[in-house]
Amino acid sequence: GSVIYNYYTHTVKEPIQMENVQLTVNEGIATLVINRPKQLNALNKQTLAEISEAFESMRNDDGVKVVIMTGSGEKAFVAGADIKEFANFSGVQGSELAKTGHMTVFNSIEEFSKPVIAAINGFALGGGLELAMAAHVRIASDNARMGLPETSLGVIPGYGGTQRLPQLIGKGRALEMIFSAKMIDAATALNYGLVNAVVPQEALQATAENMALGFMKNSIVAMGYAVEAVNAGMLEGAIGYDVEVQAFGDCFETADFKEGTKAFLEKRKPEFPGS
Ligand code: DAK
Repeated sequence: GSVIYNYYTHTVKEPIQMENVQLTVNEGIATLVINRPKQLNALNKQTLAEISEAFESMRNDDGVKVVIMTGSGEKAFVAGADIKEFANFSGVQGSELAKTGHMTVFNSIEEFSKPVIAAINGFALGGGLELAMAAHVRIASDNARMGLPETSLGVIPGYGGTQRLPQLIGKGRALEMIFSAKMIDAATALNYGLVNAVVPQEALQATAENMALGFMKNSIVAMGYAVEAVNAGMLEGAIGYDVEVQAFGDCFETADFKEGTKAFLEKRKPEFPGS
């Protein structure tokens, strides 16, 4: 993939060529597409770096008013972190990557001063759901399925999922999703308040754009301050992110984690040793 800029309303000094994300800016609406369809848009390090770079390029670009994040194809938003890649991380690497990821991608999206809408067009699992939860608002297509399957791999959510899921849907529902590792469908996600709306897949992009246009009638500056204020209200629990990072790293040293990721890659059910 490559970056396509539409020069309708502005120019971007240096378009960045990227492998796994595609950024189109049209009439103030930036659409960022995670584009690794063969791996169901799974997040490897390269993709995360590119997402971070894309947001940095939009930060001070007055031509960008609202950002829509979505996945390429009709099957997945993002099916999680790239299991092939993270199966081999050590505990220290796990914590370090979690910390870097928090700062450069997930927190920076949550703190982005312009509205960020996630258009969830299919599976949003693990790191994929965490990415959608870092956005300010979520809309889903009716075929979307969401979950945090990490415990089925012997690990915990490591990109803010232990914090943002309970913030959005409450502690009991969040822990049920984390313990069961099961996916919920779009209707349940709507019922939980995890997404703001559910629409047929063919209407997803238009619905997100309409929402963006609605936001753009209002003050972008004021919305930036609103984001800051809403996020500040969550800070009391901010230490939870540090605990997540540490615990996430610890998981990588367990036999359960080694078995969990190995089983996925070998396409079989894990037999957790429980240590
Ligand atoms: N990573 C790598 N490859 C993936 C993938 C993933 N997460 N998800 C799918 N793929 C690949 C499949 O391996 C398959 O590749 P080939 O076998 O064709 O080479 C291809 O995408 C198509 O997938 P399937 O054949 O499995 O498609 P199905 O329709 O049968 O199933 C599915 C769709 C979404 C139910 C299934 O693909 C699935 O269960 N995917 C894995 C979901 C999952 O467990 N995701 C990971 C959750 S854990 C970290 C911080 C956070 C995290 C990690 C690290 N650090 C700070 C280091 C977060 C962890 C997670 O996200």
